Amino acid sequence: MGDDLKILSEKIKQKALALGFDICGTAKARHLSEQELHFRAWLGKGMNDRMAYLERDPAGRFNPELVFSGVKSLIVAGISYYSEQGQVERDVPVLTRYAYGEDYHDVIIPKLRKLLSFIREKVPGAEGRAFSDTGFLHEKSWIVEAGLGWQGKHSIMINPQIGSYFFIGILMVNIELDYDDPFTRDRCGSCRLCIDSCPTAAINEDRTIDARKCISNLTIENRGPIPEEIVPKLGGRVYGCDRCQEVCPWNKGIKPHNHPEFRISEAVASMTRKDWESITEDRFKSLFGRTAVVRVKFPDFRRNIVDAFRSMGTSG
Ligand code: B12
Ligand code: SF4
Ligand code: SF4
Repeated sequence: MGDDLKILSEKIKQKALALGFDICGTAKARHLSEQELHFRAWLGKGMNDRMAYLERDPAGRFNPELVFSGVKSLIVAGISYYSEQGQVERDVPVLTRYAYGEDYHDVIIPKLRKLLSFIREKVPGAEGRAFSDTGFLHEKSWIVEAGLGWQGKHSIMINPQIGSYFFIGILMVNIELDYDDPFTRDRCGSCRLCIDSCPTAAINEDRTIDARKCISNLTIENRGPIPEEIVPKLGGRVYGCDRCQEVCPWNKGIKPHNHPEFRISEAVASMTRKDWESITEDRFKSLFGRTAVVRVKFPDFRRNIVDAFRSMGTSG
């Protein structure tokens, strides 16, 4: 039985890689009660800013059984979006790398569903649920549980082979598997580059982020104005922020992804200052319609463009 589970788990991981994921591991479903306490403490300090959705059902985020009754295992996968090709023009508003290509939900969820079909061929009756930033689940915790990496001081997960520029996708299943050992090492050591480089000092000492200061939150999730004291620190960023990952030694020398879905389109890559200044809602939709950028409504995107231009030439 043990050997059968090992073989099945190995086949599932191989299939995940064949479907385009770069890393995959397995974890036993369990209640991560310690993480839940830290999460609640973070909410208690108001660090989630206006992301009220994080306050709904904090228990379920750390207890898979509350999300999918009968769950036994989590298949945890990562897919790299690191690319060296990006925006061509200098002096234009800067996009985070993760927004270059297709919206990652639309890429990852279908892959996880294909993985589930594969599992059902091997184990008739197996059932599963797929997640990638789509449900009430604290996804980063499961990277550690599945032995795939550790949480950097910037709070993002790092894998020793592919660095931190990867998305997480999780398939919960109602069958037992052979499990990977949790990743217990902290490989940040004495480094603090990310903490010291964050333009807005948004990184707390306990590997959490103060979203009220984080440029990623303020340009993506935030529906009000960007606080005036933050604007000069935007450093031209118009959607998201990669600064804490750019300085990380674990992202030096990593291989660029080979996922065509995540490639930046020619039209976006070559946008000039004038294109950014004169963008209309129709143009916004045609340029970014398939990317995660359209999760921001056009008026908020315009707000970001204006503030990104205002910040250029300052020390962000
Ligand atoms: C809310 C959210 C955000 C918020 C808050 C960020 C954050 N660090 O939490 C904002 C909008 C700022 C954000 C930004 C980004 N995000 Co985001 N985000 C999420 C989301 C939806 C939930 C994360 C969450 O629950 N945060 C709450 C805090 C409390 O969790 P935490 O920081 O991990 O804290 C835990 C630990 O620090 C620990 N802890 C704290 N103290 C202690 C002490 C001890 C002793 C111990 C043991 C543990 C411990 O407990 C806490 C709770 O588990 C996830 C998707 C998901 N459903 O999980 C994506 C997710 C985390 N985001 C992702 C990405 C890509 C980003 C950005 C890189 C995008 C960008 N370029 O702009 C930035 C990165 C900013 C940063 N430095 O973190 C990816 C990360 C992938 C990866 N490799 O890790 C995720 C997983 C989405 C996905 N499916 O791929 N994000
Ligand atoms: S994403 Fe940017 S603003 Fe947010 S913590 Fe990282 S460096 Fe700081
Ligand atoms: S920059 Fe340094 S401290 Fe920050 S996550 Fe990378 S290795 Fe860890």
